[in-house]
Amino acid sequence: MAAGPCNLKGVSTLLICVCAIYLILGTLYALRFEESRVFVTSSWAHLAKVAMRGTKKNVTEPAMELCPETPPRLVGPLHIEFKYSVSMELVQKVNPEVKEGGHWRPRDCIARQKVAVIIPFRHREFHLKYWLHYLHPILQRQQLDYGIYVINQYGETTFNRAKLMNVGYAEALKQYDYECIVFSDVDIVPMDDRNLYKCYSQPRHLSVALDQHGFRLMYPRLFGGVTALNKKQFNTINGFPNNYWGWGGEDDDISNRLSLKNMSISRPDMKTGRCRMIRHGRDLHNESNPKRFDYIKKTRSTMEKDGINSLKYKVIKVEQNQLFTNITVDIGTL
Ligand code: UD2
Ligand code: MN
Repeated sequence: MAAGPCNLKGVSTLLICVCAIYLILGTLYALRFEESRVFVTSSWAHLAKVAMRGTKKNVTEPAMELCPETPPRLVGPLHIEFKYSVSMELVQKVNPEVKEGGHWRPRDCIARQKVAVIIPFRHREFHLKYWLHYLHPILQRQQLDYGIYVINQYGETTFNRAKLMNVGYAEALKQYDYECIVFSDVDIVPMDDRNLYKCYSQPRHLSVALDQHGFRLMYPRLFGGVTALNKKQFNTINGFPNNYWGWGGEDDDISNRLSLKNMSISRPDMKTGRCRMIRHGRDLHNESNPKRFDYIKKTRSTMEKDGINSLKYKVIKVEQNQLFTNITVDIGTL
């Protein structure tokens, strides 16, 4: 009987060993299963995601490409004349794709730039018709995502072109995420659609060769007529001066601002940059500003405090016409 307890001890050791092995194997199996379950779940999740991606793609519009660097439908030199009268109705008829407020963007590609065109304005409806008649088709051939803003000075106080352009900048940016702002006189039309109404790495002067100036650049720092600045360029010079009331000087002040901030002026060549200006006399309440000679000597000391950072105005009315947004604004008086 001496072997009894000994045998018992052996059996229980064996049992413990079997249990231990069973536990170890069980744990290992469970771990393997868990791993594979995670793998299975994640691979299904992955597959499901891929499948979802496919469905989403079908639901949204097909991905569009960026428009080509050189717009393909440009025609080059244009015949521009102001002999025949045009009506707003006709301009609307031939531009059916222009949306309320004068917005348009290409349908078949993504425009390279979002451009707001700002026109300082008062009592020049006759010129505006020609401008819209010629410019809408040109801007469309240039494949820009654009909007036209006519900034109409309220009342009959002295005209202030540069302040109206500041207002145009502020108001256009409230409406859309524009990256480039073109400022254009209402009476200037380009004679070549390769003169692109967009922004460049330096501020752009577009109306370089006017018919009325014998197709010559009047002086090297000229920055009047039609210009284009992106948001950064505009803000670097604190926008435009607000205190040039009446004709003249404001364009030279803007040009001074660019020089003072070490910017150069970018221009098309003299052939591509040809433009026509509608002949006109001096408007009532836009008499030449006698203070302009004195003011343009002081740009260095005035530009930091007078500009977009000190702009004050009151919007009287915003109209979304079919060919342009018309913003009537009270900019105060001298
Ligand atoms: C020159 C400049 C212009 C501006 C101006 C002096 C060029 C080609 N043009 O143009 O950019 O510097 O001198 O201020 O260098 N406007 C109205 N209603 C008015 C008065 C003016 O709408 O009663 C607007 C309109 O957009 C016009 C612009 O202001 O085109 C400039 O006035 P302008 O045409 O009388 O001046 P102009 O041709 O001498
Ligand atoms: Mn003019």
